[in-house]
Amino acid sequence: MNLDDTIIAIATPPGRGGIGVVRLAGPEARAIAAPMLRLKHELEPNRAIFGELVEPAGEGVEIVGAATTSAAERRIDEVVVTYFRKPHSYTTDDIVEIAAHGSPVVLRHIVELALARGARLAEPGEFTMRAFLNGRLDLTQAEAVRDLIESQTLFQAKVAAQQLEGALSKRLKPIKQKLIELIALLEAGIDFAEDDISVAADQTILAHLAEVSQPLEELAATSAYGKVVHEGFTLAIVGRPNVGKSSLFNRLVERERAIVTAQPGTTRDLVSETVAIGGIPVQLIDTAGIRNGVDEAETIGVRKSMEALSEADLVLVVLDSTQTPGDEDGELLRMVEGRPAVVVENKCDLITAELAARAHGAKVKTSAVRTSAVTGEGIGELRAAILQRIGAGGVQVESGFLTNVRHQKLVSDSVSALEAAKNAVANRVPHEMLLLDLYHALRKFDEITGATTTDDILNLVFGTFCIGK
Ligand SMILES: Nc1nc2c(ncn2[C@@H]2O[C@H](COP(=O)(O)OP(=O)(O)O)[C@@H](O)[C@H]2O)c(=O)[nH]1
Ligand SMILES: [Mg+2]
Repeated sequence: MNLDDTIIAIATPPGRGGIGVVRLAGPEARAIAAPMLRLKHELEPNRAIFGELVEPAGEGVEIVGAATTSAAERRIDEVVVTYFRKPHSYTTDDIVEIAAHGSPVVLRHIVELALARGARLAEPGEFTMRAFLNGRLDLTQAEAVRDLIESQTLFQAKVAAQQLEGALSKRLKPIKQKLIELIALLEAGIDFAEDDISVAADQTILAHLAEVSQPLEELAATSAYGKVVHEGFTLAIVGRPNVGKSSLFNRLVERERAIVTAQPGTTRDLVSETVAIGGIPVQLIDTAGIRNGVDEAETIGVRKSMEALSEADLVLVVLDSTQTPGDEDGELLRMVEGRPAVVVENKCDLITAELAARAHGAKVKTSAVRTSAVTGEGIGELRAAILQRIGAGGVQVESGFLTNVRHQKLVSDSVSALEAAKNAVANRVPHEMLLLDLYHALRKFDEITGATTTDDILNLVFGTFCIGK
């Protein structure tokens, strides 16, 4: 990858918009931009300068018969140009950003003019890759840029922003430091070995190892939640017919998405919608009521309900709080035993004093959430219970957690290497061998932040970026 040439790309999304931005980065950025711009002032670092985008003299559309083209005839657009001087820019190169009106024709023309003057079209993610290769960002921060751009909820954006700030790297740093200290200790031990001095006793090594592996295991444990934040989860709403599944679904979706009728067996196909709960994308699936189907369509619907139930990350079992739980309810509850599930007793608005007195009002499960899809009562509690069940309670965003599969894999590899090191100590394996495990763990650390990288890793990370970032 060449770092010395000047690259260009349209940084705003394809299509028309109020403004479109073209970004030039590299040593020739100013020189390449100059002939196409007529500005009110000289470019100054970090200042937006108003001006015109013009056809460079002697190029482009010439009026037939005219000896020379006037300045006014060469004007294409009005622009605002911002200059960031090396090294105080996104990539640490000289950067010129030209904000024109957002016409794809104009933006493409700027790119073509720049290409004709020696700029090169940027690869996807190349600006960010330069920022990484020039040491302005580490790899976790570069990945955070991508996550931020791809975020679907504000919460995901905030999580990515924390990582862009270096939250994960900061969390890893002291752990890595401890690992390096241990390696140094053992390396020193080897040097002294010929003099028959054992510098580190096994106990000291094990204690030191624990100081590395324990916080690392804690970090690894955040990955379940991190996955949920990053990818979201699926939630299947199941229960007997007519208990209010579709009504609850509509409540959670906040619009009338699924058909609700007083007729049991209304929902036959799966109805699915993605919503944000606590900033996490949740794919809600409304299902057909589980009973022996009255016709073929309903029977198929019930089979689909069972499939949705078995595949969902979380199951919402809906009961009718005005009715004594039947066998089907009991069977459903048994089916979700040991699985992440939330039990809801719906239609709580119908619990009359009389019903309560007849003890029907007692909850089937003490942990159940009471809701009314009609009045909206308990819906807030239901959302909270869903988040709680998925492990979203009490995780500190600021302290950094694992949302990225690449990081998860490396942390778990590192944990395994430390585990092997512990066994090596227990088996009184020579320290040279023990060190191999520790270096292995260290290498995984460095791969996370990008302190050591290979082209494969870079392709993997930056290949998923959009152009112009
Ligand atoms: N009073 C009351 N009626 C409800 C509630 N939830 C649903 N219903 C009614 O119960 C019937 C069945 O609702 P629906 O959502 O189609 O149930 P589903 O078959 O489980 O999807 C409809 O007439 C709804 O208006 C509730 O919380 N309170
Ligand atoms: Mg329904």
